[in-house]
Amino acid sequence: MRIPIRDVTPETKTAEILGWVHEVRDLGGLTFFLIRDRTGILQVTVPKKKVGEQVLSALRDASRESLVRVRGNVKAIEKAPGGRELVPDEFEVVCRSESPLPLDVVEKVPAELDTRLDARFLDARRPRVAAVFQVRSVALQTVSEFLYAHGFVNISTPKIVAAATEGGTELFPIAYFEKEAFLNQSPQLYKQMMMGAGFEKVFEIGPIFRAEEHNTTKHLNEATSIDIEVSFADHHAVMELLEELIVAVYREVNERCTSALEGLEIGALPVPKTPFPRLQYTEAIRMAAEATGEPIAYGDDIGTTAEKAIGELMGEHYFIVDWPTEIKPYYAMPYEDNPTVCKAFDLMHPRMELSSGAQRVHQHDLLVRQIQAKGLNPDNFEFYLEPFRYGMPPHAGWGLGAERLIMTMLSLGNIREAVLFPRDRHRLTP
Ligand code: AMO
Repeated sequence: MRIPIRDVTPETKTAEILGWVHEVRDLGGLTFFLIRDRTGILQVTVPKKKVGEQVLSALRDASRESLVRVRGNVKAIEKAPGGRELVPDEFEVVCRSESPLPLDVVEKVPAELDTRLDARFLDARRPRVAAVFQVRSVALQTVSEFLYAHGFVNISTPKIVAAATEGGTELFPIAYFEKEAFLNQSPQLYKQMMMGAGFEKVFEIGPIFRAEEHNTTKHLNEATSIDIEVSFADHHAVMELLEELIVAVYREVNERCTSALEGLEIGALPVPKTPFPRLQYTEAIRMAAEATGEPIAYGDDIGTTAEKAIGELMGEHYFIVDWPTEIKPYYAMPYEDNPTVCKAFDLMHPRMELSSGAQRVHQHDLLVRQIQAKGLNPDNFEFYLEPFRYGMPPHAGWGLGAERLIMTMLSLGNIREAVLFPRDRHRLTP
């Protein structure tokens, strides 16, 4: 019976393993193999004179990255990884690997990201790469568990939709029988509608689609969004929940991903301290202008250069709050006493934006006026506006980019490293 390589110890007398040929060294009378599975690496030592013809012929076939089955005796040996080696009675090539390999799994030749993504299945055999997805899995599990523990209901909303949520650009049109449809940019409208249904606290972890034209290191055309919406809550309440969630994810990854973090040469993640500073939009643009020498007009968005400059000054997670109503979407609630400013916020990591959110407009007529003010046609939003006529509770929420969370947490240089099969301007396969 096959056991994971991690469980092969000097105390194990015999063992059978299935793994990939990581390295081969042929020293004439002796051949050394390093065999790898997802739990570790094991040295297999073959004294050629002492093994049968069946093993010898398998050796000749066992090219790098072939999948092999080895059964034999375990011996303690100091110089081998994990202080043990396996001497085979049986050695079988289960599935041979062609050569040359499209990518060097052993990493002696560092590959370009594009080459790695083209051969992602091989790239992900590398422990460093697998470690990222181990962390991602634990991070997303923690998000779900945290939200369940806080009484949230997990919902799934449609990804084929009739209307834009975040404004008309950046949409992917699709052919939907005789109608025009789009891939959804955000579950925004649907999560709000479920507040109208009385669900009170909902979350969704799902794909969002943005037809961003530009190739950058922090944008994808298909990303994963962690979305929440909460009734009877204002923007302060959901900001507090967001910072608590970030801390929970960092803690849990530290707790449960020690070997993955070691593999990534990170050690332990520095857990952010709460509360995160709240920086007014006006203060943020002032800081950016001072640092870069380029003034930002009130009502302009905070671009990448400004974002970086502010991030360097802040040096930790922070919120930008109290945005001008004119640059935030129609669903953000303006302050009652100063409607030019709204109850929207962005959560920032020193490197980039991680999340946007707001208290929402829950009054039907105000919402219609805000949609019109953005130059959009309320008729296209009829299905969304309907629940606002029948007892919509006040509510607030946010959307958090999963890839950006992983990327900043693990200091990855490119967002594509946080997705198995990224979709960008040029990449539609694999
Ligand atoms: P926003 O458009 O700011 O807000 O998106 C929320 C978060 O999603 C992530 N994100 C992306 N990540 C990678 N590539 C992209 N192209 C991309 N676009 C967005 C970012 C961003 O902060 N409906 C609102 C959320 C809300 O108010 O609840 C929204 O979608 O991390």
